[in-house]
Amino acid sequence: MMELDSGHVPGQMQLDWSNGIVLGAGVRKSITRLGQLKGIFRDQSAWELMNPDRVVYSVQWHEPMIPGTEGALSWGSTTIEPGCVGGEYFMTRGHFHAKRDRGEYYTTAQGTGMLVLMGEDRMARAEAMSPGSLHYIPGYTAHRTLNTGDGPLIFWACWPSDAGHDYETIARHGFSIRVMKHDGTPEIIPEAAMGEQAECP
Ligand code: S6P
Ligand code: ZN
Repeated sequence: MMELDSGHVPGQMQLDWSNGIVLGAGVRKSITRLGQLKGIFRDQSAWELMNPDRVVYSVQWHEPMIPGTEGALSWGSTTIEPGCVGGEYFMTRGHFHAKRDRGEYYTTAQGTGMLVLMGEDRMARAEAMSPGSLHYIPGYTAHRTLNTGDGPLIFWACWPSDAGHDYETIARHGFSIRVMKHDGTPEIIPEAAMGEQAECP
């Protein structure tokens, strides 16, 4: 069978929708562990005390065209494990698309969470995620997801294959809001208003 430079082998793909599993040839996978998320959580000392090998989230995706191909689309799922660091829910690194005008769709398959969206002007908002929720992420908008439930949060995404990922801007400046676990429920707090946070219960 012909193999494209992207590593994709043409053929029928199949999804296990509710579990976020992509089945078929050439599926890509990545795992992000706590130790790789230095500087992401606000409470660095709480982060340092936790097991760096603990899995925070994993992604699997189907990229039928060579990455960077204009007009092509990619499809994948993200699974965020339940957990928290210093009162802050387990979450993704978060990024702007390198090509800033590229948008994206998310839809939730399992669990509950929040999608944090932030424009280049640092104006931010959050959308609640639950099974069936659909989220349009416009261009020029950084996005990060958090698991606010007790089980995994699983969502599907579709994005332009030439979008690219700018993690550097978020690593330097972060998001302007955080979602904290307060009395067992999510609370959105502007970064500027953050005080001392309690440990996770
Ligand atoms: C890609 C899309 C998702 C994320 C994934 C992990 O554009 O937004 O597949 O890559 O949710 O998040 P992050 O911020 O580590 O890439
Ligand atoms: Zn994205």
